[in-house]
Amino acid sequence: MSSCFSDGLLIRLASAHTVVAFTGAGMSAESGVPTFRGNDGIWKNFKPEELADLNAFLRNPALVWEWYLARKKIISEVQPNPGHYDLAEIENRFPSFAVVTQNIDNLHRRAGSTRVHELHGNIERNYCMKCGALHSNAEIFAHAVVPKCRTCGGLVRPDVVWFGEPLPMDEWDGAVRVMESADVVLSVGTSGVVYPASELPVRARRAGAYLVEINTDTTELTDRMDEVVRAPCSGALVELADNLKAGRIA
Ligand code: BV8
Ligand code: ZN
Repeated sequence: MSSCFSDGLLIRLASAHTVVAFTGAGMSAESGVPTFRGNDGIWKNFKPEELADLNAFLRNPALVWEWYLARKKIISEVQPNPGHYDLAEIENRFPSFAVVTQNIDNLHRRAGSTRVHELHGNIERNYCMKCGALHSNAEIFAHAVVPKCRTCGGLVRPDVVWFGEPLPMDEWDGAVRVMESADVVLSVGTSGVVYPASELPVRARRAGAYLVEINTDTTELTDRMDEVVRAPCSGALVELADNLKAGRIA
């Protein structure tokens, strides 16, 4: 029997129709992607608002692009970790399964997850602020530090949600729908600091979901949880996938 999940959770999973994994930067930490607020955090030299912010970008596009180019480079060199692959694997073990992620690193899709709601955008996409033309990372890397649009010469930005910007409506609506219909929500590797994303597990619980936190540390959401698994993401998710594959969750 599993060592880190309660029998109560395994019994709930056995009869669950809809299961959702709500993920944050801790999910990708084991791939080598720095988190935001940990001591390896990428915010350590700046406050989030100083970089992931439209006004900061318009004031100093070169500084913000320098930070995103460094992150794009890190993300282009890492691989999904066992936790990503296990979430992709357990997708077919339930009638309805989805990943709702705050991460912009595309690692869930690269690991094979197909139902992914990206609340904060995707660092592999870029668009022109004037005409909307999409620009690939290959084009961005080939450019000078501040990429301009090939079509109209406008300023190109990463397709991510900055602080003070609304989340993409379709991604948000899809995430709310699946969270509010969930029987079990796994909150994996997120500090629960960023709104409105961190409201989603609370809304799910209000709608009847059983909430499980998988995290190495306590978070802003710990007190709202039905169950806490104080373990690294991949370790816990490997156990969950093994239980499912071995039929220990009938
Ligand atoms: C909006 C994309 C309105 C860009 C990101 C004051 C109070 C409350 C809220 C606010 C406030 N002032 C402003 C706000 C709102 C603001 C906000 O929440 N600010 C925070 C800082 C307080 N939110 C916004 O501005 C949002 N927009 O509200 O718009 C609006 C509405 C209509 C019209 C106009 C406007 C937009 C927020 C989106 C910001 N963009 N990312 C980029 O990445 O460059 S947020 C960024 O933080 C990432 O997406 C990241 O995923 C996200 C959340 O952080 P986490 O993922 O949780 O990462 P973190 O490092 O914090 O935690 C990692 C966790 O993993 C830790 O718990 C650690 O213990 C754990 N861990 C580490 N390793 C492991 C592990 N666990 C398990 N295993 C391991 N191995
Ligand atoms: Zn353009």
